[in-house]
Amino acid sequence: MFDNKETFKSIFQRNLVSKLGKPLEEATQGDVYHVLGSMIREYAGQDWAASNQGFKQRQDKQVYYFSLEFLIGRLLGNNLLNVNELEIVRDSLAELGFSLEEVEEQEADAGLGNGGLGRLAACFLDSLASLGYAGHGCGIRYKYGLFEQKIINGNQVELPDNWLDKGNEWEVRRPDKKVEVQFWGRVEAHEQDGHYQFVTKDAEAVVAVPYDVPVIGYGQPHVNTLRLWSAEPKRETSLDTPSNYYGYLDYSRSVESISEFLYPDDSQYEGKLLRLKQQYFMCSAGVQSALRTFNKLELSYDRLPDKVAFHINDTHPTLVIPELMRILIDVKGYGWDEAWDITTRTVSYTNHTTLSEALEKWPVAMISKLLPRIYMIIEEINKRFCGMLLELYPGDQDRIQHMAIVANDQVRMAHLAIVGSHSVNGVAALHTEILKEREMAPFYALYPERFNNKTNGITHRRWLMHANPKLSNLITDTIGSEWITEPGRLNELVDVANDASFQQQFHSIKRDNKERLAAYILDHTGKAVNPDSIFDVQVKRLHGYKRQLLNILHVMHLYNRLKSDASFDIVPRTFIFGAKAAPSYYFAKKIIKLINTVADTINRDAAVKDRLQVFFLENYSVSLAEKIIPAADVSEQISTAGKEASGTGNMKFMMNGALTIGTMDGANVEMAEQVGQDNMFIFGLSADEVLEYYRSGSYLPNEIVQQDERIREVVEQLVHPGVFCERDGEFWDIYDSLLAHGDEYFVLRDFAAYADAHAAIDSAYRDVSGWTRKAVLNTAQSGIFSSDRTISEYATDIWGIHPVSGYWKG
Ligand code: B1H
Repeated sequence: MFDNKETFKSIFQRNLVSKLGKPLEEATQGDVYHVLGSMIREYAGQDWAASNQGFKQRQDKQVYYFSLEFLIGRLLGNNLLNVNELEIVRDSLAELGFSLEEVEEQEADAGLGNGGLGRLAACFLDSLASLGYAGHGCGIRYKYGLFEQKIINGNQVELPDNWLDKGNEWEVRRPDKKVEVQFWGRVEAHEQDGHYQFVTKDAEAVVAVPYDVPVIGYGQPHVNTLRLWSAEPKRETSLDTPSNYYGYLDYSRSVESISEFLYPDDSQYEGKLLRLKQQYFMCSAGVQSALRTFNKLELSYDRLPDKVAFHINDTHPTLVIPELMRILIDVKGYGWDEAWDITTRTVSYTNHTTLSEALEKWPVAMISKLLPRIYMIIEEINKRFCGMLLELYPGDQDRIQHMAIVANDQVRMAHLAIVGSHSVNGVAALHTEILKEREMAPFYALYPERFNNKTNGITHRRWLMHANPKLSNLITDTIGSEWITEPGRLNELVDVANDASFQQQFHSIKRDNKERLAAYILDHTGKAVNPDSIFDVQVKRLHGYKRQLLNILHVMHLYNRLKSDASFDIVPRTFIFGAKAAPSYYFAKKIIKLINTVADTINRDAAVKDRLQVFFLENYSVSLAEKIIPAADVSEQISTAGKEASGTGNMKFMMNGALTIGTMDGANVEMAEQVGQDNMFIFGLSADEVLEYYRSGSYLPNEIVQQDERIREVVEQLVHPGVFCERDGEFWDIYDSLLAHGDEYFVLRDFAAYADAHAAIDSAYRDVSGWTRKAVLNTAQSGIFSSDRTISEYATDIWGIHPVSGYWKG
């Protein structure tokens, strides 16, 4: 794009003048960001058009990844990296007096997702484009992304995330590609030569307008599309009477609310009408628009599964299934059986959780009113499915009731998703086993060939190359650059894990990253952090099962020991937390308050300051993760075994050379297989042991408190004013969750093992070379967790696609 710094500088300055009418001397960092962003976007436009042209000419099969969430974060740095212009731009801007890093900070962090599920979708888009697959995202252009978190008096306060405020350089509004989505109304059946034609009358039409974001592949000219839909009112209505006028205003406001905000729940389901509207809005718009592209091929719809794949990211987009059925039957004139065959061969589904509170179940009354024709189709799917079960399992009413799609006046979306697709996958080996053997066992018995595992992954381009350029350069200097396109080759680092000079460089990069994070913390909290302390980090959504409570109780215990035992000698430790709680999740918010309260007490105590510090960094987000993760020594992945489907933060830390303290849960199990348990700190109950406790009901947290003085002390400190607790009973609810309500997540049961694992960390860290060796091995064995590996598995096993022809790997 830019042959050298001089060309870049002259093109850049020309753009500055033509786009903003400003000379360089007057340009702000924000101006530089906007001009640079628009230059890259426009440049990618060439390849974007060519990619689309190529798809059409070659008739490549297109994958559409439907997701209510795409947590893409900032794009400038990653796009510069992918078009291979990062170095030239960084150096040229420096010569013009700007720091690229600061310019990158001008971009709003696109937070169109809650956590792992949304970030996974974003990593997948990067890998699809970088590997040269025709795979696109379909989502919603929320006006407000995930709330911005402020901590005030230790409590979480939510502020709206007005991310579009300063404009979005990456999107292109495409009004010519709009489609209509229908809500409400009633279905009329008209008989014609013995079969019925269904027409929905008096429906309310909503216009879906796409905003397209180019997804630029790494190192070669392949560009896919992330299509985000925005809801707009239909304009034709006549406004000639006052009642029409005010009626229109009401209509218009209700329409705009559809793409207004992202639901802030993670691993938890909200049965709100507006959420259902969002889901159908996206599914209908996405399916219609994909079929419009398919129509241009002028093929029979029998060929749809050869040319199109619809993938649904959890059950949130399950309405893709009845929507495709509706179009095939009502619009294309197919009979039920052929339509069903086409639909199931086109759709595939990923399950991301077994937590019962996350399973979507829509009330029949709601769905049948909002989407009458869609509900009719769901009912018919259910009727035929139950009919089949009755033949297979005559008389087994319990099983049929248990497996039905519609039951107890609810539509069970996971059942609909399994029945209506050809592939169901879990996101880590353990999770898939639990699906097959427990949560979805009867479905696995019925359709064993549908179930498969696809262990999650992360893009090493954002999470290593962009977030940790120094480490990335050291790796390339040591083993060459092949690992960039073949991340599995990171394992060549195994050979230098014992090399003193390599260790020293690896260690000093970690130290630089820690200094950088220390500077951020100083800037945001006013507190100085010791960069020679162990940076021990837990960043992720706040949730009971993720057990931030276990971590903070252990911190309280460490503090108690430091205060009571003068001979207690520890390597200085800095505990760092970052977590957003769903606004309505009362218990999670209490934990945030507890962490901040404990942090306050400890950080104010000059006697321990050199050995123990605790920080809660507010507004954890993709861009903050990019600063924190490269600076971590220890990664906390401590969920109750069996509860975390996979985790993906665990992989990001591993790739950046942090050592994991974790349970045998989710993808931690596979990380341990790769790097070996010697190079991690594994502790706690196994998933089977947890299950056994639930089944037998034999877990008695009170007994543990009786037996273990350390635990008794911290648990009492939750409620008795003194060291941590400001007022009497401040944390009664937390206390009760542990002692009165059975400690659902086995915090107390795993406490002793967790404390031992931390003691092992302390002694391991004293041996700098030994520690660094383990850290190197973690990076070396992390290549398999690149989302490039994950996406090639989806491509081969589920979607049946290949990199498009003519694609070359740069
Ligand atoms: C995951 C969710 C989720 N699992 C409901 N389930 C939501 C459920 O808005 N909602 O209603 C939003 C999100 N998110 C996560 O997915 C898992 O907990 C992680 O373990 C996993 O790594 C991640 C990606 O697979």
